[in-house]
Amino acid sequence: ESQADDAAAGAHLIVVSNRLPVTLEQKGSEWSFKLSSGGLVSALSGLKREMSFTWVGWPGKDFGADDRVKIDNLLKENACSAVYLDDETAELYYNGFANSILWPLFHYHPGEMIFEETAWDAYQRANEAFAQALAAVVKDGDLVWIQDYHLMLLPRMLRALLDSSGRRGVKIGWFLHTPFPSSELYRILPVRRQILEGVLAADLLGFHTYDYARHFLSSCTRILGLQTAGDSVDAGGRVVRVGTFPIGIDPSKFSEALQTDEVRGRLGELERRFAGERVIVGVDRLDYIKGVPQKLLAFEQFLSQRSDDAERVVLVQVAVPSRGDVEEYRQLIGSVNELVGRINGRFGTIEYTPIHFLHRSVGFAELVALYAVADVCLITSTRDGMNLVSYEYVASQAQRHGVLVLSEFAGAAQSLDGAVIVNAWNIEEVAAALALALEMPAAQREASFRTLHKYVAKHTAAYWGTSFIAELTRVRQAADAAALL
Ligand code: GDG
Repeated sequence: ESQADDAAAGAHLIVVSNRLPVTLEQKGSEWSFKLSSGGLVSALSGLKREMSFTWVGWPGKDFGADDRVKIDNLLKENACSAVYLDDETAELYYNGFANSILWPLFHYHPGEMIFEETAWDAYQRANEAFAQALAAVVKDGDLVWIQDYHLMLLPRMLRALLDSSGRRGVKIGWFLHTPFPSSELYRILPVRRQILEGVLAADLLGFHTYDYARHFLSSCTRILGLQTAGDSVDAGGRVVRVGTFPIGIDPSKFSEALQTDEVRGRLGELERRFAGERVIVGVDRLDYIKGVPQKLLAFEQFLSQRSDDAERVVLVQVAVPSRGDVEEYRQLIGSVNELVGRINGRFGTIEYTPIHFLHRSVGFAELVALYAVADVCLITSTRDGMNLVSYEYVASQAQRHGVLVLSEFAGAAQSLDGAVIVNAWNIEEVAAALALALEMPAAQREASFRTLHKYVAKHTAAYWGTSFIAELTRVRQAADAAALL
């Protein structure tokens, strides 16, 4: 690995994601720039030390010609570059195609998928706009790393532009943050061939788990009739490498936050508030893949099996509003609100509210204090590429050694040895797991925590980023060596 790291030194990296991780604000006629603190941002901070890099993406809305000039300069100073999309294209590409077609299909919700030709047109237009913007900044020998399901046509479109302008030695990587579904499901997609051919123009394709990579490879065989050998696909004479790169977090962000006065103060308050009660925490974007209704039903089942004199248990569920402009998400809010009301009505008393439901996001300090105060973290995703909440809970539990109850349908279940793994659809099983978790002896909790913590501390976001880029660099070296023969 250190050899590949050395080889990466000096190379220039271009990271491409749907959204630029920046907030642009206007004060008078001046614009200000702020880098947001997303998972991808911390994953790449490690790489910044090793190689120079530029970030290319959509700035979040359209801007007039005058503003664009100012914004472009501001972005350039901060190693970013904008892809402008008109508002209608952006809406149809992002909400219409990426979030209403690929997202449900990749999470085994074909019933939610509505294929519309206008959305597909916009997806192609948006990917083409990214290709054009990239072609203007990519130089010979650069590494380009494209992120996620929003940009699956981009590798092919970019490759065509680079080839026609004679650019050499550019290597393209692509990483999928969601699951890749079984080929039996994937083949439903009307544009299944175009999407596969789109990503196959890259040199390295990355997935969170081995299963997702395997599903992808069998789609290539069954739908395109391509030959695969181990971890690569023969895409008409070009070899495309397929690998697994499980993402992680920056655990020190959590352990350091737990040393601050703000988080310690808040943790103390929460401990007093929940004195005499046990706490289960849930943190999810309110998305149908997160299985929030399943979680509520399992908690209801768990409560119904408790004796009247048993210790009180509360579920604190943070449900961050998400994609409110897509119909399925609005329906989900309605059914979740109804379940919360029903369960609180059934089991609540004047002194006791079983479910604390927060339909909003909470600040980072509050989030860490919540993780730290909870005896159990409950994750019931029905499908989830990885699920980083599970990692963050572990990173915040050095004191309490709480128990992680984790759905087998989250990618994280493949790596997090030491969690209690459940079938999120089996309400009885999840309810039983909650009872088990709350009663688990301290020695067993500590042993599980050690195993979990060791993994989370090693497989960080930075580790993910450097592993992917090291592999892309190896792919380039192999190609260079072959060219010399
Ligand atoms: C996609 C894939 C994959 C949540 N609520 C609050 C808050 N959060 C933060 C969490 C965590 C992040 O949001 C959620 O990450 P997840 O990984 O759990 O889920 P997705 O957003 O669906 O992400 C997923 C991921 O991409 C990476 O590849 O793991 O499977 O679906 O970091 O902490 N943060 C704050 N307040 C909140 O209320 N501050």
